[in-house]
Amino acid sequence: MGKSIESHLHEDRVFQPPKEFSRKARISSMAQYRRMYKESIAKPASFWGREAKELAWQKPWKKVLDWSAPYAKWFVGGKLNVTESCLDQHLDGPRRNKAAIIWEGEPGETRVLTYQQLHREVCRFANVLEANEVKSRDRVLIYMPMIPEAAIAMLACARIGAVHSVVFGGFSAESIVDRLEDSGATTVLTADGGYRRGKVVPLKANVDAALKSHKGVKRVVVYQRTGAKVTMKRGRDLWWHEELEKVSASHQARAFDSEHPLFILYTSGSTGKPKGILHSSGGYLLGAYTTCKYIFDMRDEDVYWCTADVGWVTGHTYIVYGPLANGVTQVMYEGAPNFPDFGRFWSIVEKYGVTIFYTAPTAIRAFIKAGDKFPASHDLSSLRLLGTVGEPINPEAWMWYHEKIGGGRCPIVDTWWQTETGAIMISPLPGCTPTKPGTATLPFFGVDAAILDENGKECKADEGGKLVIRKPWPSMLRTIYGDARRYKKVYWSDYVGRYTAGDGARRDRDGNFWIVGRLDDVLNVSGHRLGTAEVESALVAHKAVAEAAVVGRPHEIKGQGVVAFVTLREGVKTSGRIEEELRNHVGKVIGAIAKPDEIHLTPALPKTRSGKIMRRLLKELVATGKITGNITTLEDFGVITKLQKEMKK
Ligand code: 7RM
Repeated sequence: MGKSIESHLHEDRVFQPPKEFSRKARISSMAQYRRMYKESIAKPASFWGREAKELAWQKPWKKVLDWSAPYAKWFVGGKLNVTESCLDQHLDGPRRNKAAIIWEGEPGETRVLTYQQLHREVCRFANVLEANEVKSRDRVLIYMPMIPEAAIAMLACARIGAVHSVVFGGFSAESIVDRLEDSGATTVLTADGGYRRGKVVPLKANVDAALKSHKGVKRVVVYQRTGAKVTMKRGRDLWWHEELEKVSASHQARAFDSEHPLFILYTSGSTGKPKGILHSSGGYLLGAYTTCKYIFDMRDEDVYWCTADVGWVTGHTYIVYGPLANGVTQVMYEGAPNFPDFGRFWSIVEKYGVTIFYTAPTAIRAFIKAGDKFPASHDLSSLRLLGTVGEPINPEAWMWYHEKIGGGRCPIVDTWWQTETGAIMISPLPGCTPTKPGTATLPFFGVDAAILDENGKECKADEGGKLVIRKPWPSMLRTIYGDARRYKKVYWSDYVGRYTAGDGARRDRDGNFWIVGRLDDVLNVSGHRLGTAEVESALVAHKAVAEAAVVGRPHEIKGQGVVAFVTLREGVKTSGRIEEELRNHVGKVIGAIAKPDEIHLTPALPKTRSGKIMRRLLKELVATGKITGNITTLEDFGVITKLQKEMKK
């Protein structure tokens, strides 16, 4: 191949941060950003050493970084207990009785935990774990609904040096088995159920099913959330509330090495068995802390809400570790965005006066599809900053978010990062970075991002290539658990000493990074390499379209033809000519080269449970007419049947 990824979509809309926002922001000018960025790259030890002093250390480090590619050690010799930065250090001042978590259950109940109360609950549960012989470095599998106890469980593990591995509550028994086998966890923390779209998700029953085929789990601690009837196995299963009664509320936080493992989080990757991404303590916490501080510009007076599930890395970094280390008040919500209807999120924003709101493009597109009446009927004036993560955001979805949710006054931080990177890597800083709809803009401090061609040369402006990181960063993954060879092969073998993210990207003339899609998904039409994001964004820019996914299909002449799957906005009448209209629209916006050969209208697209479009399945479908590939991460199995039917038309 050797050819770069072409770029055809141009975006001229530029949004400057509102003056009022900049005035109060930590980073309020591009000059200040550039100065700090330069220092962070040229002198990482002094930059990160200064930032790290804001965390709670029990023993100072001797050396900031020890880098022997591809292995990094950060804050060598330093010792800390991650939970002291998140909890204990807030107890000496005005944050003691400040709300740490304002929780809302899907059925509507509310609980508030102050920092002092959260600290107490974490200490108690740490004592429960120790009473059950969970030791430092032991792996603990957490399979919980979105309730404060999920965060308490994670923090209690961290407090005693155990390694948590959270499995998203929407995953099946089979996924639990895979993760138990790979991690060797012998303790499972779960609940009798959790609420999702008005139904009880049978978490404990799924654990029971998993433990039929996987032996070796000694303890299952079950939180009573729903009161649903569950079976408790004698000698193995314990009630959370009963265990709590047996322990004290004080717990001395032991110091662990900065490189002590903090958690394993499994990520599916495109094929094969899930990779156990291993993160360690000091560097990870620092990444979580500083990105919250600078990118979300978190303040004591903020009410922050990240809508992710703790089962994803976004929940780890931007619900648990980052916000708590910053001492902010956050909202946590248990259920679905559309329960009882698509107004739920906006009623929560209004009710608690949310000021910073962080969600995913997939949610934004679902809201666009549902119609403007939902946000329009709520007072969203408390919001001051919006964020997105997970996929490239189509410029038209960005504009909708900006206008309908942000009221035109809130900066949007489009944050690019990965499970592997631990924290945000490329993002605007809300008080200084000019934003354009669809770009994650510029690298965060210490992130030496670049785009390389097949020969390892840096691409020119607007030329697409592979996104790499050229220097170690504090919150980087340390390895794939139990598989160092795979770690080296997947992330460090494309170019010597460079981390490859697996994403295609380009930089525009202002230096902004545009993610054009996963490299596995790049199209090749008559020798032109096209990223999926631009063609999809062109489709979404049509007023009838809510969402689109584009894949290549083998084509005798062109190599690949372009096939688009399109979901229309609610209430759009489809004349027989909508497909033709959309083809022409893409031709006009991007050029004839990107015109889809086929367009399929579909009520929904196949997505992962974290909301990312699964183009791999669509590719298989257009090539073979069916889907036989691995679909364990698929969110809604019904979509496949509908798509297969549509393809037969
Ligand atoms: C945090 C998270 C990582 C992949 C990544 C990209 C895509 C994430 C953005 C994005 C464009 C963004 N972790 N991605 N954020 N693409 N713009 N702002 O999502 O491990 O689950 O996924 O997600 O492809 O490589 S993840």
